[in-house]
Parts: sequence; C-alpha cells; structure tokens
Amino acid sequence: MATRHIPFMQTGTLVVGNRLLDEEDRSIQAWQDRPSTLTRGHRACQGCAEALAARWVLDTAMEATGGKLMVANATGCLEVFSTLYPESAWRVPWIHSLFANAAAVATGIAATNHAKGRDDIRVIAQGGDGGTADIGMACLSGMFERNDDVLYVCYDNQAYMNTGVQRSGATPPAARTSTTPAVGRHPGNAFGQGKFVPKIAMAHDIPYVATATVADLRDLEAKVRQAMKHRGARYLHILVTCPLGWGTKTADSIKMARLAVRSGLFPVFEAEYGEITAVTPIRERVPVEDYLRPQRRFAHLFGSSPDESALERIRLSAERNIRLYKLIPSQPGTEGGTT
Ligand SMILES: Cc1ncc(C[n+]2csc(CCOP(=O)(O)OP(=O)(O)O)c2C)c(N)n1
Ligand code: SF4
Ligand SMILES: [Mg+2]
Repeated sequence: MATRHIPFMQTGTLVVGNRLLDEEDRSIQAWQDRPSTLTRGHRACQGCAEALAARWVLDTAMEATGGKLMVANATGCLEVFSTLYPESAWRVPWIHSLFANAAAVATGIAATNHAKGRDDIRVIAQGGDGGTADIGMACLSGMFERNDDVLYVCYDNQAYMNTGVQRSGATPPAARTSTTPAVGRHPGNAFGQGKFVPKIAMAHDIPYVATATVADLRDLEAKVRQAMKHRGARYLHILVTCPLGWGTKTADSIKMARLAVRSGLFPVFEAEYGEITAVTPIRERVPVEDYLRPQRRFAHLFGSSPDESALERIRLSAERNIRLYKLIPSQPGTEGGTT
C-alpha cells in the first residue's frame, strides 16, 4: 500500500480517508458499487458485531467474485434477525439451511455448479459458533475432508445467542451463560472443556484457515480476499462481540474485540495446508482483566473478593496462546513469529 498523508480530521474514522487513497488501496466500505449484501430491515441488536462482520465478509466476497456468489446460512441469530417472514435483508442468492448442515448444503451447491460447468460461481457457508463447533461439526469436517470448494465462515459470539445465551463448545471458561450460571464453587462455564475450531480445521490440512475480529476490518477484508484466491475447503473464524450475551455496552463492540486480541485470549493468524503462515502480533498487551471486567458474563470474577484462582487460569491461557502462536515476537520462547 502506498504511503499517504491522511488529514487529521479523518484519522478517527474506520475508513481512514479511504476515498483519498488509490482505488486498489481502498476498503470495501469506500467501494462505490458496494453491494450491501446485508441491508436495511434486519433486526440485529444495536452493536451486534455479527451483523457488521457478515456484511463485511459478504460484500468483500462479492467484489472478489465479481458478484458470482451464493450463500448457505445455518440457523442462528444471523439467519433469524435477517429473515423475519415475509421480509429478507439479503441482497445475495442466499439459502437458509438447518442448524447443523450449512456446510453440507454449501457442498451441494458447489457440486451442482461444478456439474453445470459453472465453477465461476463461488459458495460461502456461514453459521454461529454453536452451528459450527457443536451441531454442525460432522458436516463441516466432511466438507474439509473432501476439500469441497466452499469458504465456511464462523461468527463466534461464544454462545447460542439466538435461543437465549446457552453455552456452546466455544464459550470461554468461567463465562456465565443461561446454562452455566454463576453459582457454586466454580461459577460459570467449566475450565478445561470446549474447542477452538481453527485448530480442528488446520488438522484437516485444508488450503486456508484464518482467524479475525471486527476490531480490524481491513485485516478481515484481506483474509476474505485471500480465501477467495484459493480453491477447495477454506475456513474463516471471526470473533464477534454480542452485547446482549456478553453484557457489554453496545458502543463497545469494536473495543471488546480489540481487547480480546491484546490480552492474548484470541489469537489472530492465517494458516495454509495445516501450517501457520502469519500472525498478528500483539503490540500493546493488556491484562486479561481489562477484557473481562467490562463484561457482565464475568462479573462474578470481580467484586469485593475477586476469584483469583479463576483469573490466574485465564491469565495462563493467554500466556499459552502467546507462546503457541508467537504473538509477541520478542518474548523469550516465541522467537520466529511471523507478521
Ligand atoms: C436441531 C436443532 N436444534 C436446536 C435448534 C434451535 N437453535 C436455533 S439457533 C440455535 C443457537 C445458535 O447458536 P449459534 O450457532 O452460536 O449462533 P448465534 O445465534 O449465537 O449467532 C439453536 C439452539 C435448531 N434450530 N435445530
Ligand atoms: S443476541 Fe447478540 S448475536 Fe444476536 S443479534 Fe443480538 S447482539 Fe447480535
Ligand atoms: Mg453463537
């Protein structure tokens, strides 16, 4: 990207003077023909990062494919808030699958396109963390194993939000959900359970796996473009703040995603054929408490007598991520981190 002076009055905006940049350097937000795949009429909560991420992903994919895109969507908040009968907020060929089978439906669409000689039409499957990590895992693993030509996008808000904030396999330890209440000796979600789907995807040696958050939309955009350059099975896992389920301020959705990354609790990286190829280093590390304290789902860890043992276990998990993904290249034991 060319170095360009950005006027002061534009530095606080997400577009950061986009329209002053050369056309190829502009974000999807500044694209004159932005398709607005997810448009007015949806009923997402205020501050819903899932809505923001989905629009960003699909708008970018639309541009990358010249508008030749079809989408299969698992049941979950994204599907429910966007398609209240008889309306639809989608402006892309879009099909609602079951909770469990978005990956299989997308595979079928890709196979049909291929049989018709229309490999130019690309396919995206998308779902929440419950639809991905839990009930949809079998279909997803099959899609990976067969290396079907589909990009699967998981919008990870860390619980089953659509049905009332139940725990999923992606809910973090100690988090309070409606099925892991903040009661007893070990309140909230149990430690030592759950799964990180990007690692499972990498274990299939598929062409492309990446993680991203709504805190860095240019990075998200670049990863969608990179994913669309590949053929075969690809997986994109996006951390999306949910103000309702996390108990955060609606204005803080971007900030919370940024704190997740800076605390080390959510690693941002890319991998090809099972090997990590790039990581986003943590430039200004923050204590895990800075990320946890503003969230009501972790309120039981603080107060007059903070739960030091739970906080220590969470700190250790951030340390482990930093070590494993080399998120701080200068830290001993993490030499060789890529950027
Ligand atoms: C077989 C089946 N079981 C349960 C449901 C009810 N259900 C619909 S969406 C949902 C939770 C979705 O959670 P997630 O995939 O994380 O998406 P989110 O709403 O959090 O974005 C559940 C349990 C269903 N539709 N089908
Ligand atoms: S419950 Fe959460 S994921 Fe669902 S629409 Fe509201 S903010 Fe978005
Ligand atoms: Mg969810």
